[in-house]
Amino acid sequence: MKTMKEVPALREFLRMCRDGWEQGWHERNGGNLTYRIKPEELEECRPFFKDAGPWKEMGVTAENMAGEFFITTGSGKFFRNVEDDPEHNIGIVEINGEGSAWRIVWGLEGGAKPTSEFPSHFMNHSVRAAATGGECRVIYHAHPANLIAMTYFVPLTARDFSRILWKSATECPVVFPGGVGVVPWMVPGGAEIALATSELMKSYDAAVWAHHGLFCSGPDFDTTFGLMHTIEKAAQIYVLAMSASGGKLLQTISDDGLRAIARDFGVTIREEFLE
Ligand code: 2HA
Ligand code: ZN
Repeated sequence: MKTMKEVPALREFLRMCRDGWEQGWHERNGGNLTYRIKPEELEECRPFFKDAGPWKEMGVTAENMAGEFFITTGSGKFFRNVEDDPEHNIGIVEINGEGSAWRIVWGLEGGAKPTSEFPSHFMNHSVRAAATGGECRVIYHAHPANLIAMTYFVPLTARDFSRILWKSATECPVVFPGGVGVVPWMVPGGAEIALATSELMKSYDAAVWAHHGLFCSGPDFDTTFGLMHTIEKAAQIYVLAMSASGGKLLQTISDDGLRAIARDFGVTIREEFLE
């Protein structure tokens, strides 16, 4: 490989940024993406590393992320620009031995920093890795409009959101049988929202941020993008159906219908949310 752009993990990262931009989920600098690099991928990246920058404390700590390397979008950077100029818009950071600080080893040229939501991404990586036996590698935050719209008229509970989204399209309970968590409105970018989100991510692989957006996690780019896409599509169908019907839905999928889908597709639906 002659350039970093040829490294498959980086190529997939760039493609996901483009896909998210094309979906309309990343106005201006909206949204952010991080990927925890596999050991064999790290060896492909290392030849392109520069002298490491200084360590920067994050304000959160996760011992199980000590020594890991992440590809991350840059703070204030636009998804729209990532593919054309990866060196200035994304980068790779190394985590220190305490799991409390990062330093830049590639990219983020010109004084750029990892995403403002790096503390949330980092804590989500920590709890999702623990919850999945190390499988989880992608954390993705986007601003999909229909899901955000739902946070203005649906009660802000995991039960309400999960039930509505499951019933908005038949395949939803198969794609996210665990439902979605909901974080009340909070100031973004800091340790407080990072801890609140990661608390939910112990048992959900997706969490709604009220009046802001959605966090999704997964083992690879396809699964994580697909989760964001499926949840937003369900939200779109719900908003369309509510708008077209003046808020009076005539019929929907029954709770026993959800149980039957889960049974036939071999997934465990979060039974506590069913009636
Ligand atoms: O990067 O999406 O949540 C801008 C954001 C912050
Ligand atoms: Zn955001």
